[in-house]
Amino acid sequence: MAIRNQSLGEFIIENQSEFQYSSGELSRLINSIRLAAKVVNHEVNKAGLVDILGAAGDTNIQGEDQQKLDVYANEIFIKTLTNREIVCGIASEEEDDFISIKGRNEKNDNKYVVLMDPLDGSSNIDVNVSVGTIFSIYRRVTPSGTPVTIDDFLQPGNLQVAAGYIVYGTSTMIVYSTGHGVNGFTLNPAIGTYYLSHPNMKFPEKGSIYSVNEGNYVHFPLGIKNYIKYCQEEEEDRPYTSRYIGSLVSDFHRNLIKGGIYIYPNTSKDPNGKLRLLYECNPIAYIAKQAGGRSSNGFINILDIKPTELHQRVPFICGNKSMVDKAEEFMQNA
Ligand code: P6P
Repeated sequence: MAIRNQSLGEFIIENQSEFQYSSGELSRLINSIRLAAKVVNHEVNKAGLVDILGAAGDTNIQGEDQQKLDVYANEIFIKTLTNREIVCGIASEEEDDFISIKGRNEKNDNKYVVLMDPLDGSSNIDVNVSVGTIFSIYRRVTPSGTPVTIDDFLQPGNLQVAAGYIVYGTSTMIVYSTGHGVNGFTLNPAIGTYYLSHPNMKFPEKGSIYSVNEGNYVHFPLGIKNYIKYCQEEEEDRPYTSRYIGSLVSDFHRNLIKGGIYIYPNTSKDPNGKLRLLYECNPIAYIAKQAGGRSSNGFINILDIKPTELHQRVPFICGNKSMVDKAEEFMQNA
């Protein structure tokens, strides 16, 4: 894939006109996420050195004082978004309640709210497996200038104005959409600039990877058990390949590029599934739809679900449209 040497900054300026209603605030919002991602990336990459640096008597004794990286990432994104006076509210997996943000004029007159999982899959850091940040952006629904309320956050996923993720992997990438397709930008750490490396990302027509934690098989609903068996049958286009990293952003990113389906179903242990609707499933579902794929809870489109709680969980099936359709068929006929 030819890499145009267009930087993320140039891309945002070039596509500014596509941001509906935006007078540049959405661009500034994406820019602030870009900056925060660079700071978090630097810390994530150092994670493996914490013990060594601590043993070498580094200035700050990181062993004891080292913040958990997901707490650190949460603070960096909140601080960056707050300082730029772009959003009027933030919800995060790391915060029990949403945060209301006033501008310097002591008013909540910014128009966007951000919901995020600042460092998804952070338990994988200890084993050097890639992790990610997931973000979801809405226009507020309550009057400008008033404090945000829970209603600004409990919006269905199909009302998102933008969403995306950062994957801190063998290279660091930002993949996002503002409703006009999906574009991926790879960070050149030597100069701290992201370059458009994956323009107009789309799921391949057919997918052959299924990603699910089969260790939970006995707890899965019958429909999912039947779908997994279907994936394993010896047919003209199967068996599929099973790939499961245990990091949603990495599993989704690979499936988006190579074609596949990610499944985290409800189980007898987790009757609503494990993944969070507002800041994991909805943003990933938004990207999937923009890339020609789709998402479901097994019965309805994830993006159509009206949220009732900030941290609610949903069963999540996401990937190639044909694969999600087939998984839904098994769920609905079980
Ligand atoms: P399990 C990480 O904790 C996460 O939220 C997702 O990133 C990942 O896909 C899933 O949970 C892994 O969960 O139960 O398979 O270890």
